[in-house]
Amino acid sequence: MKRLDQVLASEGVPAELELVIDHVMIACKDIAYKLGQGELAGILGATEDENIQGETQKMLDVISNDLLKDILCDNPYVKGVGSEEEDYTIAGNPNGKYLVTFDPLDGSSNIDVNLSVGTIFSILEAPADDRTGDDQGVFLQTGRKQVAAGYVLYGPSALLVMTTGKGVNLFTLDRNVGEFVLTKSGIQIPEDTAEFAINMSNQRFWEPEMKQYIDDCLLGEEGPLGKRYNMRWVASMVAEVHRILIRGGIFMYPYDKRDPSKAGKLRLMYEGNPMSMIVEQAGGASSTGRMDIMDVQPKGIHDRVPVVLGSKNEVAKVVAYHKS
Ligand code: P6P
Repeated sequence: MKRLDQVLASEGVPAELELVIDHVMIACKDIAYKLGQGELAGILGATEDENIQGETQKMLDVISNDLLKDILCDNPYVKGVGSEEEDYTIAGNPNGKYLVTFDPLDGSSNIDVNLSVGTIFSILEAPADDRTGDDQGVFLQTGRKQVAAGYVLYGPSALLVMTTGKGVNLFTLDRNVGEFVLTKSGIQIPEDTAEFAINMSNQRFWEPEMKQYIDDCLLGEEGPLGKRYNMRWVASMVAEVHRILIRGGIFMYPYDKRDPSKAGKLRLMYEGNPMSMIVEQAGGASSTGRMDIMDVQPKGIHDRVPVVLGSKNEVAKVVAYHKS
């Protein structure tokens, strides 16, 4: 079985970018180990702190964030990093070629109940100008500019799914040798689905168009969509996206009128964009409901974005509801 470095080399990934990805993997393998220890490591549970999102930080949120931040800011090719758990972007090497954004432990509310969580990462090229990596302005590029994106899903096995723009590959962590090895290449998302993922408890906060689409899904065969839908909600985006990559589906965290400025819960730079690159590279689609997520121009490192992604023909239906 091919190792990750062999696959990256075969995709023509520059050695400097491969080292950045390798350092993300070193941190993720340590995160996987610590998660696997569970209660034995004495690092479950919450801290007394809140992140800039207003979310209480789990101990493992902080530990995972520090592992990624420390190794990447020490990498000669990383100009700076942006993290869900950091208020501001952090400078690495002023001459670094790459910028890395990440959600160090997505879905961490699931840790205490032993459900799957994940690390999401996105890699951009640093602009040639003299801004430093702690100037968030260098990060404010659309998702189309990403040179690599991926996630590590910490489930029954630790899986890496990533793309460098040449399709989507799945790697499994061989714990005997501590390497991610290729176990599926060229993943393609089924174009159609009858399975949607959304947090139904937020229904009263959605726009009318989203309410109408979900209402029509629930009407089943007798409704305008003409088929019976199933529903899933894991409250871990990495797990939802992985299910969709493997068997199709549509995941939505839509515009939410509770705080219009936030436009929903999920963050563009380290959730929406990397997942959109993966989904589009796997033949799926990813939209705000009105435009492709990867065309959204970020204004800040913690911008939020409505998310509708997955099987392309189902995403097209949701977009059509928003045009009607
Ligand atoms: P809710 C996890 O906190 C996360 O950012 C995503 O991984 C997940 O899809 C979503 O939020 C869950 O949100 O409102 O259902 O807790």
